[in-house]
Amino acid sequence: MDNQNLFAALRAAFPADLDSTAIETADGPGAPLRYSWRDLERGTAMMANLLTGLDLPAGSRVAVQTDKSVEALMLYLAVLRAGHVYLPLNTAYQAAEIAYFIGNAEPAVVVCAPKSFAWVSRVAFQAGTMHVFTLGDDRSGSLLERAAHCSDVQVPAVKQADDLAAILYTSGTTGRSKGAMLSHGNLLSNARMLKDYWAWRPGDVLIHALPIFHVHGLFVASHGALLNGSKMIWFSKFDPQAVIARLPEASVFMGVPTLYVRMLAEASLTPQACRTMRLFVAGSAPLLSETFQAWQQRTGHTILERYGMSETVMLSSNPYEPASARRAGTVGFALPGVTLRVQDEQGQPCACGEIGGIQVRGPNVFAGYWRMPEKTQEEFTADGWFKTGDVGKIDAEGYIHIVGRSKDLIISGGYNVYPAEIEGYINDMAGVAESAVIGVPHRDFGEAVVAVVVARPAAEVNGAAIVAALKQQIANFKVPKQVFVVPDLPRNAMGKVQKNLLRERHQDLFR
Ligand code: MLC
Ligand code: AMP
Repeated sequence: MDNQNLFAALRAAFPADLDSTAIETADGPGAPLRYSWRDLERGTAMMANLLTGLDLPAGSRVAVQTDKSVEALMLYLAVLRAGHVYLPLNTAYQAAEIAYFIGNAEPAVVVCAPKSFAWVSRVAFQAGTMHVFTLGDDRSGSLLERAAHCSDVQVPAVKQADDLAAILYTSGTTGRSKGAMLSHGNLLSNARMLKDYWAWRPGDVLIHALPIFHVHGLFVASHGALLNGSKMIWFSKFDPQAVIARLPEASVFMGVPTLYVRMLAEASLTPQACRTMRLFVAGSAPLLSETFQAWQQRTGHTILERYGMSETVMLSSNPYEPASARRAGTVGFALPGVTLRVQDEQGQPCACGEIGGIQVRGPNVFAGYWRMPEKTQEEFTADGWFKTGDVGKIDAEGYIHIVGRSKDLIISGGYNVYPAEIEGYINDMAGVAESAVIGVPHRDFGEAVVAVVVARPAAEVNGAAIVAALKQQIANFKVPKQVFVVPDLPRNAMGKVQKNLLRERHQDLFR
C-alpha cells in the first residue's frame, strides 16, 4: 500500500524546479530571506534525521512552543516526516498552561524559544520529557545546531491514513483542555479536497500571516500552498499595512475576521492593491456582514467564509464559483465528503430553517481526545456523529448559518477562551466569592472577554488587581479586557447564573 504520510503527499507536490522560491519572509530577522523547495526538502530531512537519531518510541509526541518562523514550519513537516506526532502550543501560554499540556501529552521531545528554555525545560524534565531543544526566530538554538550534523537525505516514515499526525489542544467547557487527535488521513483528505474546492492553480501565491499553532495557519493555509507547490510570502506577525503592501504579489490570503477589520482601517486597501488577488478566505470566528460588505465595496472582492474546528479541520465553505453565491452571515455548504446535520435536543432532525445542534461526519473528523475516552464518547452521538457544540440552521437554499454555541466559549480575535477556565483562576483569588466570565461584542476582536466578580463579605476586591494577577498566570488574550465588581450575579429560578443578562448589560462596552 502507498505511504499515507502527509509529508510524503506534500513533498510529491513540490514543483519540478526545486530551486524556485517556496517561501519568502516578509518580516523578522534578516528579511527578506528566500527558501527554495530544495531548502524545505533538505531542512526537513535533517530535522527528521535528528528526531530519528533520538530513538524515540513509536508515536512520540513532539511539543513545540516557538515564535513563528520558516524553521518552525519545517519542524512541523519534519515531525510528520519522521512519523512522530506534532503538538503545537500557542506562544502566549504561560508556565501553568504549558505544564498541563506537557503533563497530559507526555511528549518525548519539547522544542521552545531560547528565551523560555529555563522554565520550559524545568516543566518538561519534571514531566519525564527526554529531550528539550530550542529554536529562535533568527535560526538560533540547539535544534538547528544539532540538525546541522544530520544527513539531508531521508525517506519519509511509512504511515497509514489513520496513524496520528498531530494533537491540537482545545479547551473543555468544564475541566481541562482536551487534545484532539488528528490523523494523516484527516489532514490529507481535507487538504486535497480544499485544493480542488478553492481551485488552487499554478502560479498562486499565498500571503501567510496567521500563527502556526492552530488549524487555520498550520493546516488550512500552509497545506494549501504546499500541496499546490505555491510560494508563500511569510509574515511572522500580522501587520495590516505591511500585508496590504504585499498583496500585489499574491493571489490568496487567509485570515480570521479581525485581520480583515484591521486591513479595512487602512487607506491603502484599494482595488488596485488587490489587483492580483484571486481569493480572500475568512474563518475561525463569525465574519460580520458589515465587514463582508465593506470589503466588497472597498476592494471589489467577495470574501469566502468557511467553517472549521480543531477536531474536524474544515467542515463547510461558501462556494468558490460564482463569487456572487458567497453569502454574508453564512458558512456555505458542507464540503465534499463531509456530511452535516442539524438536530434538536431530542436528537430529531431539524426542519429547514429550524435551529439546532450542528453534527458532522466524514474523513476529516478526528479520532478522539487524547487519553480521554469518556470525553470522546460524550462528544459523539450513538450513531457516530461528532457534536460540534455550534448551534445553527440550514436555510431553504442549503446554506449553513451558525447562530450561536451550546458550549460556553468566547472567540476573541480567532482565539478560543473558555469562561470556566478564567472563572477558576478568578475564584481562587483572595476575597473573591464568585465570578462570571462572558464574551461581549468588540469592534476589533469580534468578542472580548469581560469578567463580573462578586467579593466575599467585607473583602476588598479590585478589578485592576485581578487583571494584573491574571496576566501573571494565563495567556494574555484570555485576560479580561474589563472586570466589574458587583454585589451579586443574576440567577434564574434554578440558581444558574444568567450570563445572557450580563452580556446584554455590557453589550455596548467595546462596539
Ligand atoms: C492579541 N491580544 C488579544 C488577542 N490577540 N486580545 C484578545 N484576543 C486576541 N485574539 C492582545 C494581547 O493580549 C495584548 O494585550 C495586545 O492584544 C497586543 O498583543 P499582540 O500579540 O501584539 O496582538 P496582535 O499581534 O495585534 O494580535 C492580534 C491578532 C492575533 C488578531 C493578529 O490575535 C491573531 O493572530 N489571531 C489569529 C488567531 C488564529 O489564528 N486563530 C485560528 C484558530 S483555528 P496586552 O494587554 O497583554 O498588551 C480555528 C479553526 C478554524 O479556530 O475554523 O479555523
Ligand atoms: P477551535 O476549537 O479553535 O478549532 O475553534 C472552532 C470553533 O470556531 C468552531 O466550533 C466555531 O464555533 C468557530 N468557528 C470557526 N469558523 C467559524 C465561522 N466561519 N463562523 C463562526 N464560527 C466559526
